[in-house]
Parts: sequence; structure tokens; C-alpha cells
Amino acid sequence: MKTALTIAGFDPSGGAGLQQDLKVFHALGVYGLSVVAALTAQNSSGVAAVKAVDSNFLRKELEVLLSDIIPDATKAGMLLTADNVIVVARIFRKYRLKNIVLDPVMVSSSGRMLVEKGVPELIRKKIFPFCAVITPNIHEASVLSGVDVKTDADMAKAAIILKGFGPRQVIITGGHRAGRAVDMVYDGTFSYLKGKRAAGEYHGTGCTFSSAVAALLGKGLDIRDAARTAKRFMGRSFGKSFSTGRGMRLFSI
Ligand code: PXL
Repeated sequence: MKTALTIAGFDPSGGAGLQQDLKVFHALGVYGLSVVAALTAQNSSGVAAVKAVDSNFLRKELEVLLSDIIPDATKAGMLLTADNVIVVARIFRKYRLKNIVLDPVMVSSSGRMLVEKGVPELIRKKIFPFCAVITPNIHEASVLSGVDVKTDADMAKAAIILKGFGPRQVIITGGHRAGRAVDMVYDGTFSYLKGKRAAGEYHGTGCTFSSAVAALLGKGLDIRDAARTAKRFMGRSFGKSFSTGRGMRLFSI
């Protein structure tokens, strides 16, 4: 059995963060390990409050787990604080973790900040170099690259800048762009992941996609196949989404 680890935030609605990552791992046939870096109070309408896990405790969670089990892939999501970013970067180095996928989470769909000030730059410097894949959306790509991403040309420019910080592959997801839901993949050459735009508002799209990429890397797919297969998994997930609360749709994968 292959294993995948998620280091991310706790989402009581189960639509994003650790809970969703674990469901994605299970759906794709890998055993899920999870380490909590932050807590959120939220429902399908949005995030009301966030709280970081103390960075010493985060280190303890990781050390205890990794001294026993080394995952075949790792996904990192909401880390929230500078101290947590530094702990995670040190752990990536110490345990030589492979197949690392980063979802550089910044703001919730409802507008709540999921990182503290200065943390995006720190993530870029400390975490990007360890990553097989990073999966920013256009807002995250804009903040991290300094390019205000609006057009295909902006997306390409941002992808080249972001790859310069060390990840092997950059996937800028296009779901938040007006018009086409095309993701841009850059690993030295450009390719594209096309999908039908799903109507409506969904909670946890970034988490679902990035944890799918991690699970598939853990299963041994190469990074191009993992990206393509994760995109197909997203298409199926939109088809299986449902509405239960007052807010966004959730994935019932
Ligand atoms: O989608 C970003 C995200 C990531 N992780 C957690 C979240 C959210 C958005 O709400 O709650 C835990």
C-alpha cells in the first residue's frame, strides 16, 4: 500500500484541508497520513476564524510520524505562520521527503487570509525548492510571481518566474479565470490541461486537485501523467458534488 501525507488545515465542513485530502487519498487508493498545521472555524459559506498549531507541536507531530513512516508523497496546504513554514521546510530536508506537492493557499473563497503577512515570500524561498509540483491558482500565482495574471501570456510569464524558485513543475490552475478553465503546466516546456468549466461555487477545489496530484505521484505516475490524471479526477469530482449547507457545493468523492 502506498502512503501519502497531508500537512494542512483542519476544516470542520470536510470540504477542504486535511479532511478533503484524506478522502482524495482514499478515493485514489493510497493510505492517508495527516498532520495538522492550522485550525479553521468554517462552514460551506466561508471561514470565520483561523488558529495556527504551535510550531513546536507541528514539529513534534511530524518528527513522531516520520521517524516511523516515510510517505510516498506529501502534500502541503495551509501552514498559516512563518514559524510553521520554517518547521516544514526543515522537515522536508531532514527526512528527504519526495513527491512533494504544494498548494500555496493564501485566501479562502470567502476572503479570509489563510497565511500571515510575509508568509507567501517565505514559502517561495523555503518550500518551493523541495517541491515536485506547485499548484497556485491565478491569484496565488500573481502574489507569488509579482505578475498580475490576467491573460495566457501573463500566466506563462508567472509560471517561468515561479519555476525559477525551484519546483520541478508549476501548474497554474485556471478555474478562477473568466472564460476557459484551462490549467497551464510548465516544467521547462508548456502544456495545458483542459476541462469543462463547472457551473456554480465549489469548496475545496484547490485542495482536491493538489492532493490528487500527490496521491498519483505516490502511486508512481510521473509528474505529467499525475497532472493529467488529477485533472480528470477533478472532472469526475465536479460531477459528484452536492449542496447541503447554505453556501458552496462540496465534493462527495
Ligand atoms: O482552499 C483553501 C483552503 C485550504 N485549507 C483549508 C481551508 C481552505 C479554504 O477555506 O479551509 C483548511
